Amino acid sequence: MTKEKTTQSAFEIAKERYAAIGVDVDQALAAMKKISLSLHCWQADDVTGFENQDAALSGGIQVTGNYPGRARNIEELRADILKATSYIAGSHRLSLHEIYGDFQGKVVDRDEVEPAHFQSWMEWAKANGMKLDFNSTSFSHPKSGDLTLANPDKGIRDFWIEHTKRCRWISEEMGKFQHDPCMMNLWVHDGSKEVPANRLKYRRILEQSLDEIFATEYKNMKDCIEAKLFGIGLESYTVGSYDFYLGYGAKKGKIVTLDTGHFHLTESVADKVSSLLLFTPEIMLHVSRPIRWDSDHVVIMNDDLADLTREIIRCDALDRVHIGLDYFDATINRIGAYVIGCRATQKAFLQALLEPAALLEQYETEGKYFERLALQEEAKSLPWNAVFDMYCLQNDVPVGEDFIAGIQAYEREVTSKR
Ligand code: RNT
Ligand code: ZN
Repeated sequence: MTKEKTTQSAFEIAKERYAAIGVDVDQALAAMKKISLSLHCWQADDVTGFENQDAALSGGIQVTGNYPGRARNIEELRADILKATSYIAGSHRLSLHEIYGDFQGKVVDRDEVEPAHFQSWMEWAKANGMKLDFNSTSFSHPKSGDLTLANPDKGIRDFWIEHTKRCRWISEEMGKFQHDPCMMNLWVHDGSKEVPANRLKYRRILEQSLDEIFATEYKNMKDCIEAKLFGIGLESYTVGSYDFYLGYGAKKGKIVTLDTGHFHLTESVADKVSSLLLFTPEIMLHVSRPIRWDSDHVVIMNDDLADLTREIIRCDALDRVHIGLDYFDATINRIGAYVIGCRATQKAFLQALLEPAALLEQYETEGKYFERLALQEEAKSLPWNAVFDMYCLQNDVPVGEDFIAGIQAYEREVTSKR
C-alpha cells in the first residue's frame, strides 16, 4: 500500500473510533484550517538580526550552540523560512523583530527606523501568502543596559520610547498593507541583578513610558505586552513582571503575552488562559519550552503544551488567541527546529480539538468523576495521529517523518555551504 492509501484507511478507522464517543473528526480538521502560527524569525539566525552581525546578544536572553548554517542576511533568512513552511500544513504568519529590517547596508539606529525599512518584507510576505507580526527590540544595543523604558535617565528612556512608538507605527502600516491586524509584541528586559532600593520606582516609570507609547490610537495593529520572571544577569528583579503587565493589560485593555518559558517551572500557564479571557481583550502566546529556566528549547509535544492547547479549545477561544512561537536553538539544524516546533504545536491543537468534550462535560454535570477521569485518560491514546497524517496529506505537506530527508537535502545543498 502507498503511504497515501495507508493514511486514508487509518483515517477512516480513526473517524469511526472518534464518532463512537461523539467526536466529529471532519469538524476538527475544518477547525485546524483556522489555526495559523506566527513563526518567530529569530530561530533562523540565533536572534542576530541585520544591524550588526558581530553584536553580542544582550538583555538577559541566551542562545547556545554553534551548529553551522545560520542565516546571515535577509535573503538567507527568507529562503529558510520558506523551506520551513513547506513542511508545515496551513498558512502562517511571520513575526519580525525590529532588528530584521531591510536596512540595505545602512546604519539605522533604533530611534530612526520607519515603515520603509519593512516595505520589502511586506511585499515578500504578500507574495508568499504570509501575514506579518512585529516586535520592538530593546536588547543588543549600546543603550540597552539593564534598563530601557524603565530607565530614570530621561535621555535613554526617551530613546526607547521613540523606538517603541516607531515600532507601533511600522506595525500599523503592516496591518494596513496586509488587511489584517499586525500583532505587535512589546518585551523589554528591564531588571536588576540584586534587589533594588525601591521596586516601585521603576515600575512607575515603566507605566508612564507605556502610557506615552500607547497614546496614539491605531486601527490596524494590536498591542501585546510580555512579562517575564527573570533574565540572565537580572535575576532579582524584573520591572515588567507578570503582575505588572496583567494589571496594566486589565486596566488599559491591552493584550497580555503569555510566554510559556516565563513562569515558575511548576506554574501552569494553561490555567491563566480562562482568567485572561475574562479580563483582557485577547491573548498572545509565545510557545516555548523551558528546561530548568527560560532556556527556549525547541517546542515538543509535551504535557504543558497539551494542557495549554486543550484549555484554549475548551474555552472556545481560537478567535481570541494568537499563537506565536518563541524559542532559539543553535545546536541542531535551525530549519528543522522550526518544523519540529510548529508540527508539535499543530498536533497538540488537533488533539485538543478531538477531545470528547461533550461527554466529559456530561459526566461532570452528573457528578460522575470516575467516568470523567477514565475518559480523559482514554482520550490520550485515541488515534489522533491518523487524523494528523490526514491533515498533512490534505495540505500537501509530508506525512510523518518524511520531512527529515527534505531538511537533510537542504542542509547538504544550502545551509552547510554558508
Ligand atoms: C525573552 C522574550 C522575548 C524574546 C524575543 C526575542 O525572554 O521571550 O519574547 O524571546 O523577543
Ligand atoms: Zn517571548
